[in-house]
Amino acid sequence: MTTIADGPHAADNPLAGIGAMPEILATYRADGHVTVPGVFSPARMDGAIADAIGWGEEALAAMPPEKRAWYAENAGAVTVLRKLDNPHKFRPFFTEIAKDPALVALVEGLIGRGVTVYFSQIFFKPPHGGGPKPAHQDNYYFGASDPDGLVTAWVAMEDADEENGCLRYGHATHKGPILPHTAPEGRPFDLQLSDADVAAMDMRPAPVPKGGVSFHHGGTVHRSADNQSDRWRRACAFHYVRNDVVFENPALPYDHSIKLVVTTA
Ligand SMILES: O=C(O)CCC(=O)C(=O)O
Repeated sequence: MTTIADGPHAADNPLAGIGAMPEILATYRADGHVTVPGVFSPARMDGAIADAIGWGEEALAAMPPEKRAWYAENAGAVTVLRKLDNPHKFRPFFTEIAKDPALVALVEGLIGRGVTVYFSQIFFKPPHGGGPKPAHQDNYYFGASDPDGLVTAWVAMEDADEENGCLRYGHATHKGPILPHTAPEGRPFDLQLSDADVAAMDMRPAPVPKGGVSFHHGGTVHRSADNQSDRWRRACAFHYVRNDVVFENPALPYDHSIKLVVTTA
């Protein structure tokens, strides 16, 4: 089932010019997240944005009203997409990004060899829109059997900063428990932590330059604010799981038929 014939292990050094894995891993283990700039070129991210825009237009035109409530939002006079699910499955451009040797080498350096993408999401945060994403822990959603076996790679398709709503992480919260989440009335997928729990955390912004990747541990609390700038903030999050990990106690159903086995150990 390996989709990269020889996996990233065969490449000479996919991280040449990007970073040193021991330091990246040390930061990830200490803080629960780490930002690695320059994983993708700006030109490749321009291609990703163009592909996401094309897909978004098709998807929005075909979307039934009941789905719009979750996937779309109003930005001024127009309706724009808030997110789209599973580009790793439905868009070859994003499948290639998910299998990129440098990205996969980083993922395997963080959680171990042999990894699969189970879910992915493009987040579109339009200028002066893009409502906040409430604080949550990915491991609450997935219920991974090994909490250290899931990492999210958040690929910045354009510069993300505090003004346009970059992620904010609860510092070192991956060392604590998975906390209770609840969903607001009518939004069952919007599972989130209580304000009281988040108030006690040291939430720190994680700006990411275009083409950089912010990796977060499945237990790390994170959220994003609305976009208060004139710029977009588009990003793609790939949720990678080590192949021996199972979803013991997922909060939502996951469609295992859409998984992308990227490497085998
Ligand atoms: O991009 C965002 O605003 C939310 C991202 C997120 O929740 C994730 O990557 O797990």
